[in-house]
Amino acid sequence: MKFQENSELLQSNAFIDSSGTGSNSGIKKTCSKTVILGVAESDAHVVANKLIEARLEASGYEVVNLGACTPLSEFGQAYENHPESVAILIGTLNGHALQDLSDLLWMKQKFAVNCPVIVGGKLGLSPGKAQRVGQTLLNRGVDALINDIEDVLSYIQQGQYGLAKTG
Ligand code: B12
Repeated sequence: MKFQENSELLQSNAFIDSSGTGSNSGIKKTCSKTVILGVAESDAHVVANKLIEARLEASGYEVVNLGACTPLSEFGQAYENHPESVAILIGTLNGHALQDLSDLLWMKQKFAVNCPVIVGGKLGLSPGKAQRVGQTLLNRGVDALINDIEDVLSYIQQGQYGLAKTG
């Protein structure tokens, strides 16, 4: 299944390439097939979340799906319970990404997160807003902004996060 590209959203590769430094060095690659998935704290949109879960499972991933309205601390606790996870995927659709993800660096540090945190969804209705919000999220500890689940699969499978981090 290939999700439709959403033109309002991010051109994910540009964002992957732009995130070269900072909080994300030392990310390890593993052979695990566990992925943590959820929707941001204030966000009740669940359709994409269920589609992404199904797509990941079809590719052989074990999905720890925390569902809608998940606080960052619950993502961290899930990582603590599943430290073999290869990625944490956070969906954000309702326009509150900056508020919901403002404590991401704290969460990554508190729970010693050592896998990429990938954000997908609708960061803003205009391309300009999406770009600004996306850049802020990257500065605040998001490792990659990717909106197409097929690109997420490539990113995880090919270890592109390692390349992104080394610039
Ligand atoms: C259905 C819907 C709702 C339903 C949700 C029901 C439910 N429980 O799921 C209800 C009515 C509850 C709702 C409420 C609200 N909504 Co609403 N909603 C939509 C709507 C019409 C469709 C969303 C949907 O399911 N699409 C189908 C899925 C498959 O597509 P998708 O969500 O676009 O996701 C795709 C990509 O974004 C990507 N993706 C999504 N998540 C992730 C995660 C990862 C990790 C990855 C890799 C990719 C990814 O993959 C998907 C496939 O390509 C959209 C408008 C639209 N046409 O998109 C607005 C929309 C998302 N809602 C919007 C808003 C503003 C709200 C409210 C704030 C409205 C209000 N004032 O109350 C509330 C927020 C409630 C909350 N607490 O979150 C705005 C968001 C604007 C923004 N981002 O700036 C939108 C875009 C409408 C608009 N044009 O203004 N909404």
